[in-house]
Amino acid sequence: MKLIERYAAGDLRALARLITVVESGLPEAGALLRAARRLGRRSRVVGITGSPGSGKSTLTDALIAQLRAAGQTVAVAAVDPSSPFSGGAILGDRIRMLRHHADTGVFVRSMASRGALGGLSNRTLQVLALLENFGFDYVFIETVGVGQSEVDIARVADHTVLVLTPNQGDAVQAFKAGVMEIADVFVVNKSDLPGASRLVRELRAAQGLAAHTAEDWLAPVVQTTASDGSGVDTLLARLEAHRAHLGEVRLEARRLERTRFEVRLQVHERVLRAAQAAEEDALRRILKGEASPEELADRLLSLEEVQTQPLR
Ligand SMILES: Nc1nc2c(ncn2[C@@H]2O[C@H](COP(=O)(O)OP(=O)(O)O)[C@@H](O)[C@H]2O)c(=O)[nH]1
Ligand SMILES: [Mg+2]
Repeated sequence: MKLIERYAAGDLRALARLITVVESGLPEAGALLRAARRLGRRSRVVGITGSPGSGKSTLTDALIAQLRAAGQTVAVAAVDPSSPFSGGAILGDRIRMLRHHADTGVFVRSMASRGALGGLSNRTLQVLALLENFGFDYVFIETVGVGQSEVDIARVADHTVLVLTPNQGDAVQAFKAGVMEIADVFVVNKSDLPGASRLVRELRAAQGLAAHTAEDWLAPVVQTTASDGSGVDTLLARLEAHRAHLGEVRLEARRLERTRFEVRLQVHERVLRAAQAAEEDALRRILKGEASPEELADRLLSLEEVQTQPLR
């Protein structure tokens, strides 16, 4: 059987192979991605973001356990754009999630790719497409909450979970950075530690200050202790409630925004590649006044065969 057929039939090894092909940017990646996307399968896409050490991986692990018990299949893409060489952290994630290793209803993949704009990368979104079209019920994307990746995750996920912990000054920082708006659900994790209920009160107070109408979704605050799984059932119930709030119309609007974002990333990456392809010879001619930057830009952004023509 061909690779794409094995993938479509639910072969996890074929999925892993396809992801490697896409991540390595092999020539056959484009055609394989198109074939995968044509399957038109969709998952519930949940973004989990928050500071390093807030317990995102532990929480994801607990969510997997609950969802598996309910018969749902789950994929996890653990992205760490802040540290492209953080082999240690990634290994830690792998080991932690290893208890699901023998389970064919769970697939975990760590990625260490930073996007051209500092947030999610093109490749990550392509891997997400592969996970969705494979047919998982749920796909979790874990990203470290730093700057752009947090904003990006909210564009990509159906539901965005912001994980905070007591006594880290997280909440105050989140208010400052304007990150609060991206959360569909707030999780106060490590609720076994002192200061958790105070953080819950602070979050609710801050929400009370923001203008909202009855139509708006007021992000619920859920207390969890990910390390023993408590509160995780409530988190799943809140995600369910958010799904109900979205309905088909708002969900479709979110998906459309995600598609717009995907296209934008593609365009951006290609433009950057084209700009980098500017040859020194052409630059020297511009410097001498024999050609113009505008002319070169036109040339670089036009079709491949045109680009092989010399710059006038
Ligand atoms: N006390 C306590 N520790 C936790 C809890 N959840 C996670 N941890 C610990 O916090 C550390 C960081 O967790 P991890 O899931 O790797 O965080 P991540 O960097 O956000 O993915 C680990 O040592 C976890 O065991 C919790 O609810 N309570
Ligand atoms: Mg982690």
